[in-house]
Amino acid sequence: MHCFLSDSYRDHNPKYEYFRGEKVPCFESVERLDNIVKALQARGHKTVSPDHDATGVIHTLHDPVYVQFLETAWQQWLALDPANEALQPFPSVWPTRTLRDDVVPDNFIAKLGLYSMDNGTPLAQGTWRAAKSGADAAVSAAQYLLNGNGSVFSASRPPGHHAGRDFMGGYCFLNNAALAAQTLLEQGMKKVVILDIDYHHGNGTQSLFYDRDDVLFISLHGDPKTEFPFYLGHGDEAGEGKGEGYNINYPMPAGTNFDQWLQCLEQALENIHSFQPEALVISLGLDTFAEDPISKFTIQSDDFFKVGHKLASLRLPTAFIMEGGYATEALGTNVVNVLEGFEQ
Ligand code: SP5
Ligand code: ZN
Repeated sequence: MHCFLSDSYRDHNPKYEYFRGEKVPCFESVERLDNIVKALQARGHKTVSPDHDATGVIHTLHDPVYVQFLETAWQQWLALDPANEALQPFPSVWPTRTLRDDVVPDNFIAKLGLYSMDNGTPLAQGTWRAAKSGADAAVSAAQYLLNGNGSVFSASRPPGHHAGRDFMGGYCFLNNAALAAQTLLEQGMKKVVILDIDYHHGNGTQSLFYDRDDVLFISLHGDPKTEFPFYLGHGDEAGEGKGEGYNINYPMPAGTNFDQWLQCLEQALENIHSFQPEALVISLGLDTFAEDPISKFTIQSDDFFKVGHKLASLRLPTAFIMEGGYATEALGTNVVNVLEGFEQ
């Protein structure tokens, strides 16, 4: 499969995150994408650099004030104290119910809380560069489909589907899959689907398109009653206004196996067929894998061929956009299994 590889993914290299109050190495690591690239190359899939600039569509889908914050966040962090170079900023306060979110504070950590949904998204020196280059890869993938090609993979990190119009979270900063879908629409398509098969609900993507009928968003994920992102992704979230009926969630309990997961995928394929879209954007998370360290489904490496094959049965131009997956060693194999299953 044709693959766009983000040039700067190694620039996002935070050293630690917090897990149960303890500092732990980042689950979302540089090595994840290193292993995907190795597996792509070993199995004969060529990677090329992004050839489109995502700036325009980033400013359409994301709040320009948030984007400006992301671009300058590391400098603002260093301006507090040069010794911060060796540390990472985390939010510690949020504007929840009854507090105001319409006045941007001057305090950097308070701003970070305003623009974050969690304290689990480490920000480092090169985060903006990596996120922008990942968005360029996703937009390049969309353009590749617009040029008449049938399938494409955007290999990028950090991931995107938890990021909303004006917030980061869940290791995500810019919503790459949403940017790809918006690009397809801006260049003339009338209807596209985003199918999110990451273990975690794509709350950012859902929220970006919740009131729209030109993007059908469907997500298969761990039940948010017990799994991140907790506050969105329930089965009764169907869209609002014009968008009513164009949002479909399939939450599944911890322990869900491949057969049970496939039943939800079959339903999603029927939903997609009824919508009659012109293209398919897949938010491709591989954290549904049995050995994933932060997730609780039991899908095996060989099952991922079948996932790709099922998706191909829709016979739609398809852009795969990389999301999560934290079993670092197996991640390359699992990604390429999906892509090759699609091509079979
Ligand atoms: C893109 C993506 O997959 N983001 C996921 C963000 C998940 N962040 C929360 C991590 C919480 C880890 N809980 C682990 C429980 C393991 N026993
Ligand atoms: Zn995930």
